[in-house]
Amino acid sequence: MNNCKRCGAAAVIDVRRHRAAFCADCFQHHCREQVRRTIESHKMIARGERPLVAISGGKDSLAIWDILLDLGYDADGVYLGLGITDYSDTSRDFAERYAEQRGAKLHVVDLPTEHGFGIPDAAKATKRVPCSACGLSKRHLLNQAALDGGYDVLVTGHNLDDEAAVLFGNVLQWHTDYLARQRPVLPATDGFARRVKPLIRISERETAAYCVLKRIDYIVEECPMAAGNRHLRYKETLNDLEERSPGTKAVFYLQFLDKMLPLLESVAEEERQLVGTCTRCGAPSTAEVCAFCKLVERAAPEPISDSGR
Ligand code: Q46
Ligand code: ZN
Repeated sequence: MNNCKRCGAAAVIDVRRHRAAFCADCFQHHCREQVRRTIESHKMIARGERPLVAISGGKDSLAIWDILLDLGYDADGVYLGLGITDYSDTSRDFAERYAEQRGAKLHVVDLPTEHGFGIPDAAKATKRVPCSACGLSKRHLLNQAALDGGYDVLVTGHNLDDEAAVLFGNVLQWHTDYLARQRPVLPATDGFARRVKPLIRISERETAAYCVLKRIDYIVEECPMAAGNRHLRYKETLNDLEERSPGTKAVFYLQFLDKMLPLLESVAEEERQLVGTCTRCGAPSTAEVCAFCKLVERAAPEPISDSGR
């Protein structure tokens, strides 16, 4: 391996798409710089604002929380328990341990305790893949946590691989409505906190390396419900392409942001016009009852009589 691009010491990691290798310290500096520049160029978080970071206990969310704290943001975390048996308990332990070590504040929201069902129950009740109930529960409950806690912005740990895989899927099926929404910053609207993805310039391999070098313990196992998840297949395909031509993923996704998203502005505007309010919980929704309230109705053993939040 070459020497560190920044200081000339022995390198511990190479980042082929940047044609650069780094020593441990300079690699961490590189990750922080990538995040700092992403936040600035997309106006994700202003100085003095309070971010809430969605923490899963995995490498990406812990890495972004760590980087935000190192960059001086007053960032708290929120862990969402999904009721996925031992996996949820273990991932919660990792989240809590990090928060304790760092002296940071972690909120915990537990789907089974608060709504009476976990993701496996939801998958059974809806007869759909677990990730679809999971995705909509996360969107709803994490947003609610940000609003309830008075945070300015909700931060998620989506990395370059995640975004490129989602983009790949959306393009394969020409989901223009999803494409129009696939932005690194979703501005706050009535009922929605601003949502941002500051890790879009950092790959999965790099967040893992960041955690290892920074000695951040994270849950390594994949979620047991992920089997059959389409995005995993898309990631494999993109990894093959990346292996042959380093930089493919970054060009694919980052050029989409520059060249394609502006052209989809009218689709995004049309979508915004359609959003109303859920008659049960008050969350933004295009239907009379939002997808989360419908899920609660189907998956929870007893009707939830209050607002459903
Ligand atoms: S946690 Fe949920 Fe993921 Fe598990 S059920 Fe699918 S979406 S795979 S990031
Ligand atoms: Zn609702």
